[in-house]
Amino acid sequence: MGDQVTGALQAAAEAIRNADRLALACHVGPDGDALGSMLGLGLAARNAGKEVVASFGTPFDVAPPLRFLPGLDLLVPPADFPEEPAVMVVFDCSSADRLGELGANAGKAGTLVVVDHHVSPDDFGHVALIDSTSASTGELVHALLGELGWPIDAGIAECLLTAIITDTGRFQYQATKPETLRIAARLMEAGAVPSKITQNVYEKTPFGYLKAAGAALERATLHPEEGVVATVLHEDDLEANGIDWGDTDNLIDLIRLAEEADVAVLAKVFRDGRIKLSMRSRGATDVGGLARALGGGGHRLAAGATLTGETPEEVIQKVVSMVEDYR
Ligand SMILES: [Mn+2]
Repeated sequence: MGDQVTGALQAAAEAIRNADRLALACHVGPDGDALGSMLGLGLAARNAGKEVVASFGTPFDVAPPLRFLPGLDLLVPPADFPEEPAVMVVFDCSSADRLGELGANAGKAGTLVVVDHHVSPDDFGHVALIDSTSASTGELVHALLGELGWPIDAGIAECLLTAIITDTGRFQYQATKPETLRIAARLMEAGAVPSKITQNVYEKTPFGYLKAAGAALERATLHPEEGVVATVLHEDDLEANGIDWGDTDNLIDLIRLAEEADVAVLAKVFRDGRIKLSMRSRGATDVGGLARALGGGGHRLAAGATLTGETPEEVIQKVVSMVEDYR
């Protein structure tokens, strides 16, 4: 951790320690890192005697694989979130637009603390605990709890280990560092059980997901010249198989197995015409830069964007024609 991050860690801990009430939020469509980080800090704050609420923007729905997480009782619908919170902490999110409707609450917060490992061009938050060298926001929350001197019980450890496991792809991604594993070991010692987390997140799925994934795989196209594999998943596929978008979070990991491709693209087509692109890179292509050019965001290796007014085939063709510029 650099000096700047250490300073931010102290400032964040002070703001949180001095608050009687804490309003916590994370990015819309929360993944394991966003939700695990937020609930981990929320549980520790509640143990420390703080009044805590946590939320995220619409759709207010926890993805089924994350419903085992401790601390879900801290969640309130975004409409019940304090309008002008004295102290608000946001997780895994460093721009207001990623907060959905809670961006307005963040704008009115007395003190806004940002805890994230994504670098954002936005000047967001009064205290920015942002460390792009961290593999997950969960690791930063672990450091923050250390700075606060707040104990990590088994439930908090489970939340934080879920954050780390999901954002490192089970310790497989390049961002995983020796310190990531040391923190994971400490969380295990505090009572977190990795096999419980991975069984919930990765080892079970509704049968309907297999059928929807089958339809998406059947439609997959390979663009060998450009090194792109792409496919489309329609909202109708979900309905036909009785599943939700939240059940399909791991589909991109299936698509990106194609060894001929550096870039994998999944176009999720919503009935209202929006197309949500998920993109992954093996390393040669900066999909974060590509996503930003399409109005989205993300990292070099994982990014996304939402487009309207085009067919999914047109959107995929656009990505295929753009990849060369991001190598
Ligand atoms: Mn994250």
